[in-house]
Amino acid sequence: MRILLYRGDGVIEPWAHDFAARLPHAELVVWREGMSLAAQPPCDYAVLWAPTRSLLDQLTQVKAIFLMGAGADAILKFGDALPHVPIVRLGDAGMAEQMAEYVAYATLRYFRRFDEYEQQARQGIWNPLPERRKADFTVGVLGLGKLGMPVLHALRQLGFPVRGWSRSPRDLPGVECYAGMESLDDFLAGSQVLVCMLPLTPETTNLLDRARLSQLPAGAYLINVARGAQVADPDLLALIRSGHIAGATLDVFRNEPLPAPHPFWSEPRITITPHISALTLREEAVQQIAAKIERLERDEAIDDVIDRVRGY
Ligand code: OXD
Repeated sequence: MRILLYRGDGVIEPWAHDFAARLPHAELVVWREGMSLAAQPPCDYAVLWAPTRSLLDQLTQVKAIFLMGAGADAILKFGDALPHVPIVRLGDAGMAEQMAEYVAYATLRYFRRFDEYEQQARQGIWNPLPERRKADFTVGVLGLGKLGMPVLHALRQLGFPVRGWSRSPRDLPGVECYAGMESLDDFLAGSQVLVCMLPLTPETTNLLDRARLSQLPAGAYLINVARGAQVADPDLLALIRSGHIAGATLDVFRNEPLPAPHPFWSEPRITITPHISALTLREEAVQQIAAKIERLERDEAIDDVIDRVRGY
């Protein structure tokens, strides 16, 4: 069996090492930009992150493509140019726990006003602020997939009232559920903290623009751990500067790394992290992908195959 490996960031050697250990009988082909596969025997599988068109055009005989991450937008953007084989994303692989930690931390930071105390401390100000009630601090999670659900669970464990929004109706105990675009404004209107965990699709691109973000209650907070292109940057900035949105914690951006002149860097009410809310844990990811390859080789079904029409 031949498995092609490629990462757009070039950090492929540790992956090759771990796959060689986990699948010792597989022949691994590390692809680099400019390489032609024409004279080589075909690969059976490809394991990729942020592939290029020139690579995808050469994957004529793979049986499946595995992604080394959770989001499929970086590959689905190639649309009809993609080989007609299953594309499989990572399902959790240690990401859900990290995501839950990140969102719980950011929510608690706002709820307990640590962001304000950080500012005060920098100015040498000793000033206890009025306490808040959890009942007034509903957290709304946009997107109830494999990562969204553990985040909701963690927030509930902390005692926050939670609501969730998804494309199709869900019925979850203890969660106020909203479904479909027609209910989005109602969902937003009651979310003191909005957590974006949606996949990036044509429907979710620029979803959080001025009109939508203005539906949030005054003094709301935004936490984005999904994709930068879901938020209209100038609109968010304007609403933060006007005070309608009290703060944002952003892990994802339209262009990453976030360019140095971007105004988000100099806005003190925006907390920036470099796309680390859920790091791909290589060991878990290699185990998961290898196990799925073995299942496919035995003609068994696998989870986490992307629905190309839905876009995730
Ligand atoms: C992602 C990932 O999809 O890092 O953002 O897995």
